[in-house]
This record gives sequence, structure tokens and C-alpha cells, in this order.
Amino acid sequence: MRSSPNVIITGTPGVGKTVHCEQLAQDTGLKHLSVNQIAKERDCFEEFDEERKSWVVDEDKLLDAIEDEVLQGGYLIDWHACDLFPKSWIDLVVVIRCPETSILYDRLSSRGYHEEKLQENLDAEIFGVLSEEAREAFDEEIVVELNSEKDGDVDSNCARIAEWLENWKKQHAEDAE
Ligand code: DAT
Repeated sequence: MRSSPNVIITGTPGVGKTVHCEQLAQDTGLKHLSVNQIAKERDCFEEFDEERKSWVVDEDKLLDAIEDEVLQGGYLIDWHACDLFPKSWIDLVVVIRCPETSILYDRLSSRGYHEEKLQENLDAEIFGVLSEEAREAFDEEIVVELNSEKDGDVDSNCARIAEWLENWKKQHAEDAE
């Protein structure tokens, strides 16, 4: 049994997953596992998707590459998909949202996304694709949605997640007695 929980931080590109993970890693000591970075470092990419202009991750390779670490507990898994991770690995799924799409539009266009990719991501956010994926793949009670639009949201969201972590640890310690 892990003594520290594993948390998925997911959401449409640009919603704020990285900023949340970085702040949470600082505040809580959980380790930031950026799937994008790990997939690059550990050669888990399958092919280049010309249409999307992005690399496709080989999910089996990725899971094999991170399993030993993640099962120790204490990871913040940062990725724009969540249904590939086994349920037994995960204690909390946080879906970061940006319902005000003009904000998301500005963030993605400043990244230089081309029009098609930009629109695809905005649609995904409008339709709540990641939120639905999370609720289908995990028990509803471990899925939470938090908005990240304005200054101050990151602090308050991280404070909420940190509080949840403390409760998880307390509960876990009691169960272990
Ligand atoms: P992701 O990792 O989901 O792709 P990110 O963490 O890189 O997203 O954030 C994208 C940009 O948006 C980045 O410049 C930080 C900014 N951002 C995110 N949430 C914010 C908030 N609540 N207030 C101000 N800026 C925010």
C-alpha cells in the first residue's frame, strides 16, 4: 500500500496543468510527473501525427516506463488524457477547466497553435471531453473539477488539493492502525 497518494492533473491543453503541478510539487512535496517529458526522455512515442503536428504516445510503453515509480505513491501525473492509467494506481483525478474560452484561446494562440489544433482544443473544452473521460474511467467520488481562469485560482485550487492530500494521509494512517 502506498503511503502517499497519486493524483492525476488533467485537462485540455492550456488549462493550467503544468502551473498547478509545479506549485503543488513545491507546496506538498509530491513529485511532478510530466508525461510529455517522460515520453520524450524514455522513448515512448509511437509515431508523428502529421495532421495534428504532434507525437502519439505508445501507452503500453509509457505505463511500463512509469509503473515502478508510480506504484510507490506520491506522484502528480500531468497529462491531457487520463483513461490509460489503471484505476488501482490513482487516488484522485483533478480536471482543470477553463470555461471562459476566450481566455483559453489567448493562451493557446500565444503558444503558436495553428487554427485547426486551436479549434479542436477549444471544442474539447466546451464539450468537457476530459471531464467525461475522467468520470467514465474512474469512480465519480475521486474526480474533481477546478477552474483556472484568473490570478488567484491556482493558489486556491492548490490549497484545496493540499487539504485533500492531508485528509487522505490522515485517513490512510488511521486505516493502517
Ligand atoms: P497546460 O499544462 O494545461 O497546457 P499551463 O500550465 O502551461 O497549461 O498553462 C497555460 C498558460 O496559462 C500558462 O501561461 C499559465 C497560464 N495560466 C493557467 N492558469 C492560470 C490562471 N489561473 N491565472 C493566470 N494564468 C494562468
